[in-house]
Amino acid sequence: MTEPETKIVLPKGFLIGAATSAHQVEGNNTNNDWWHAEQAGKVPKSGQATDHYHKYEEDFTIAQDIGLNAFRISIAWSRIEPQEGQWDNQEVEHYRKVLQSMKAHGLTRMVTLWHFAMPQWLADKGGFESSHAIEAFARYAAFVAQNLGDEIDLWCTVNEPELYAGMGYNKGKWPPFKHSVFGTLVVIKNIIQAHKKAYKAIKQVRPEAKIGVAKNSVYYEPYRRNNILDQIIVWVSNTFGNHYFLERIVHELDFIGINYYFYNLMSFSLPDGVREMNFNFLKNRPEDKPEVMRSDMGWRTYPKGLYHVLLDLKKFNKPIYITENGIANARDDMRKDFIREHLRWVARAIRGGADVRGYFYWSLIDNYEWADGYGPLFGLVEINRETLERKVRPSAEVIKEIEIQK
Ligand code: IFM
Repeated sequence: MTEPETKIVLPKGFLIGAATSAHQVEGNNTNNDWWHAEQAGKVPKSGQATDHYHKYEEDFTIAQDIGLNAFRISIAWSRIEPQEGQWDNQEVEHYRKVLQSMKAHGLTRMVTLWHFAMPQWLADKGGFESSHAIEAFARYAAFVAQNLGDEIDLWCTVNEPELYAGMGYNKGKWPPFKHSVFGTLVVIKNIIQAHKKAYKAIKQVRPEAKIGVAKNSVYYEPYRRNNILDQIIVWVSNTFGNHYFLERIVHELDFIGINYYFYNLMSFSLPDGVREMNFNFLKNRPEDKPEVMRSDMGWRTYPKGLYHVLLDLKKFNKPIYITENGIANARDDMRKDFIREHLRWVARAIRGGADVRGYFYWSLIDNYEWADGYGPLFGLVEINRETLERKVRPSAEVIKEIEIQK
């Protein structure tokens, strides 16, 4: 798998970090829609997660020790604003300590304001299906800017908006478990507005803030390279899957964050009766490229796809961060190559003119993988689920192989 060329060299100032999100690592986030769905038995229970809420110092020490110079967390909106318009100053102080600890450990701080789990009061009011959420999100963003903004280096407003909308409103696998194409589109439209308003609200308080999104991005390829219909499907997928959201917010965006996990071979198939157009995501093809790695979740990852995605984003003329990229790999036998190969293609994309400023591996530590519970293990650090003891995996050594120019 590893190519003969050895050293991966990235430009001065490049960030190498790991990413987490509040609900997945903190534990006992009881005041949001996920927790409620968990108690109702609709998804696995998160419980104390990794207890990062109390063990953050230990986690940032590990992050520093393994060679990371950046870290991405999310703030639990439901902790900061437990009821609409009521702010919890103790939680603000908690996050201040968390952010100061990150800095003390030499970690550049990227903060996501909202990563999937939504305050219960807002879920009760219809979440992002209602335009009320747009105002609520902007107000929350302004509050964070006023109260914690001096401790935040890079901001992500939202995480993987279309994935969130698809899983919760179309596939019905995540709260609020709906099946509505129309609802999905409304949610995406409202999140676009929420990002724009939040961007302006943060800038009013902190004009110097660097604000982006963490956008799910997929590399699409035609299954039959010379087939015009497959090429059209790739174009449609790119336009709506990768570009649409970014194009809508391009004037309210200081950088693009991309979460890269997937590579899809697309082929056109005839309409399935009169019911629907059937876009086939062809998997498990014998024609799989030799470089494709399969994670424990069956996801196919293709490092070179990241290169194509990065070059494609050049047209936006913005700095780019890879805000997530990771593999579920319990045996830890693919993770090193996974990271190496992705970073090798990042370095090539930079040489090809893409303004990539950082890479955040998902995740520092094994955590709550939403509807998949504690099954998939993404961490550079494994956790004993009984004792919550942390143990660095051998693959984490790869971080120190990477050279960042002085
Ligand atoms: O765990 C998730 C994260 O919350 C969002 N991006 C993908 C990760 C792995 O599935």
